[in-house]
Amino acid sequence: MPYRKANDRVLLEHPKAREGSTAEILFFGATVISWRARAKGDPDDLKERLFVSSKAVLDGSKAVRGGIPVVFPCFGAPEHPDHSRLPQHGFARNQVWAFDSVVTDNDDGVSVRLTLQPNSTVAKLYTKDFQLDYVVTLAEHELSTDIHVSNPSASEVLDFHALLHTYIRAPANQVAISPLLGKLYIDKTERSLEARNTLKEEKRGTVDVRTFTDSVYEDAPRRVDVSWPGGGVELKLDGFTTLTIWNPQAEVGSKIGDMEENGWERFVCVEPGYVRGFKQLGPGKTWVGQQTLAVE
Ligand code: TA6
Repeated sequence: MPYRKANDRVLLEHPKAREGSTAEILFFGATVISWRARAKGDPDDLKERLFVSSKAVLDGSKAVRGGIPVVFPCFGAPEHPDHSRLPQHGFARNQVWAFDSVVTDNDDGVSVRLTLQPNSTVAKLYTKDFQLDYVVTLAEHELSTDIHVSNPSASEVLDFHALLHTYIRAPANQVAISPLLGKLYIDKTERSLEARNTLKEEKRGTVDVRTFTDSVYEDAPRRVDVSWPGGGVELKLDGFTTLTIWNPQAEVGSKIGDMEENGWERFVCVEPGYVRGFKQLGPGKTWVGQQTLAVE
């Protein structure tokens, strides 16, 4: 059976004869906390491809520091009137999602659906009707995470941000991210509010995170290459309009309570989203953001 449900998580295993790729999804936040896979043609052992801080809290008391947290309905500090009582990055990563179903289970891999709907805890913070469906698909060399946002209302428009806060395990000071040349972005490391809200044009052929980096690119590419000497991960995206690149380096990382010592040296966050302006989803409509990670 290529999937096993435990009380707080579901484990996926690719049905290859020898040790196949695996993924682990906490019901808390629908947070993917592990993806182990090998590159095509790589006879070596499976490697963990995501970063989760050794100080991450996994008991549901706070968002997981690592893996792939789901950000909805706001990215960063709330700005929209509907979001005024929400924490940074919204509530989706802090709620227990329900295991809904097995979507596919065949020789190509296994796919499961988790769902989140309004509940009594969320209702204290957020009054709009919504339905989130998260479909996670494990193939031999790829992991897909597709977020479906539906608006059940018959009359109201649903305004939201959505983002997958993907922590890619990588030697941070050696990564090169492309293609972002020519893309417009805001630099959230700027000291003044005015500078933080001023669009810049990316002049670099490849983007690095050797210094504290917190950039939100517009016009997200449909394919992003995150590479380093001897390895890399490709992201294939659909539906997302922005791409955020974050690494706190020691300057900020050393102040993050659940960040392991020097953890910033071992990941780069590459985050497909819809976070510049709010998606305005009409009554009865659904929006889908798709991310497929492939080991290079
Ligand atoms: O990844 C972009 C970002 O918004 C950064 O500004 C930083 O705050 C990061 O998310 C982590 O946020 P968190 O609430 O998980 O500590």
